[in-house]
Amino acid sequence: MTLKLYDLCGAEADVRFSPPCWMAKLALLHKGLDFETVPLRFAEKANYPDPDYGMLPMLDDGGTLIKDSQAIAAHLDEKHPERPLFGSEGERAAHQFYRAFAGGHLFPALAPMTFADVEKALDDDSKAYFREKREARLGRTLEEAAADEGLGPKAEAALQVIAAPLEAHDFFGGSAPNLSDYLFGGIFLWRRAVAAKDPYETPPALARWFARVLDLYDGYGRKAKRAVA
Ligand SMILES: N[C@@H](CCC(=O)N[C@@H](CS)C(=O)NCC(=O)O)C(=O)O
Repeated sequence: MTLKLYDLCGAEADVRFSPPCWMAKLALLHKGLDFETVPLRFAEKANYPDPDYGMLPMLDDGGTLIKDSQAIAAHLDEKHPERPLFGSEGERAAHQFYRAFAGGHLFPALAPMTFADVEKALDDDSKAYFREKREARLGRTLEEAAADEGLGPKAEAALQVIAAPLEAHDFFGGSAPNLSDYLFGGIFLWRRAVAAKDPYETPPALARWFARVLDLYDGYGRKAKRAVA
């Protein structure tokens, strides 16, 4: 039975940017599973497999619907224990720290400078919805947030932290990627899909790691369509 990953897209159906959708796709690739992606826009909620939940990714596994990227990862590990998404309990514990850091520090540093770029990549119907929701969250317009010069240093401070383990290791998982690589990989693939340039310096170890992530699985990330050149 085909696995179907419902994946957020922009005006162009092959521009995929959502960080948790990226994490889910990289987890499916890690498992070596065949899957198809179903592109859906913000404004197409009525077509989501669960419109009331209203968020992506969702995974349809032979008629069972799994919502939430972490739940999808847990489901894949339970159903396909070969090629586990973590090599040890320690990696699993570290992932909880990385999740908290991504949600509490990294994403909040990058989101205000990225939302205006995301909006540009959307279809007209989705633009109004996205702008309203994100401006309410930011407490300012997308343009005001994007122009905030304090964001670069804030992003750099967060990037320095996650670059630390990569000084001595190829991946957050050590010598091979684990779910934490897909968590952070998803965040940088999100920016790569929509942002023409970064208003911050990327630590070299992090840049080398991201190049490795882009090359994984026959260059799945590197081949992904971007809304910008
Ligand atoms: N905790 C969820 C978060 C999913 C989520 O926030 N998805 C966003 C896209 S990145 C979404 O679908 N948003 C729909 C909306 O804002 O209406 C997960 O990890 O899957």
